[in-house]
Amino acid sequence: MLKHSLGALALAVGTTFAHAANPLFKDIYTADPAALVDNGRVYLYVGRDDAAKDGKDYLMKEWRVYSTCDMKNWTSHGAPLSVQTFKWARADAWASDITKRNGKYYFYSTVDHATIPGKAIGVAVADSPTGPFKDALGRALITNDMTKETDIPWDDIDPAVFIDDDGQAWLYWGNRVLKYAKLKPNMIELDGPIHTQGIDNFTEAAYLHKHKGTYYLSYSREFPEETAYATGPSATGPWTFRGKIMDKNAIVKTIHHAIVDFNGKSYIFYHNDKLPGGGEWWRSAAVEELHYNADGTIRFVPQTAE
Ligand code: FUB
Repeated sequence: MLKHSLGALALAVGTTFAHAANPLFKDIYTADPAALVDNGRVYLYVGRDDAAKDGKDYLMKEWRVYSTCDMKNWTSHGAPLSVQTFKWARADAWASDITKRNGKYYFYSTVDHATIPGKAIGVAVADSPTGPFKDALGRALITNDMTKETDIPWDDIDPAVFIDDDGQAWLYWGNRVLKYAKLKPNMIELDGPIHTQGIDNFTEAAYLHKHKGTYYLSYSREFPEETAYATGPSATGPWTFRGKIMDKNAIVKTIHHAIVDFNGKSYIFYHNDKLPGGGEWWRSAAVEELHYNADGTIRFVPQTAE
């Protein structure tokens, strides 16, 4: 049983370890993968699931970073980001996304705000994909106004950043309702209003990518969650539902994913409960190859494990 005996085994920064099989990281529980392809490497940012053995909720204090040049040998870069990166945050290193612009790396993430109710989204910036990262704004980029009767404290979670071919950057996020807004060229401020869009059975973990001129909005659907997607002619849709990419997990109800192209192949990162002792608060990041059909639809992706 792996659960809670992992602290002493945590890999030292710079350690490279090889394994092709899932779960990707076997020394700690990891969740909500965010992926960045940069200079011939894939960087993976994961929240560390660190709940105690009898835990009844997430305990996530930091984001771990790993990288690989071949999808087999992974290097650990430690935890260059934590809740403390955002001085205005109280807890909860939840799901994130990262992009590069003008030589800088922008990391958007969910945390629990110390003084404003509910979850908020912050942005950190670094000159390297492995940090050091610093809070870019000194305040949250997005907070939960909790003004509508239907607002819940976790409406504003799971940021995903996408830079379109025309240079316009977009931020997507939300739980139950998809929210999106333009980002200014400085990447740390919204440019214009926040839009909302109802997507059938949308739960959370929106993700935007483009393939052969088509925009793909993938997301966690229903609860327990499966990964589904829609396609559209622009970064704002209109979205046509296309189907399921990945099935629900056996135990853990979330599945948060990211999709990238690397060395001529496409990959989907996600999390499940397959690391020994795994469960709702002890998830493990995994990866599968993702294939497109000739008509641009995405083939269903079965999960694999050792
Ligand atoms: O890890 C905490 C939350 O669980 C994430 O923000 C969601 O996407 C779900 O994976």
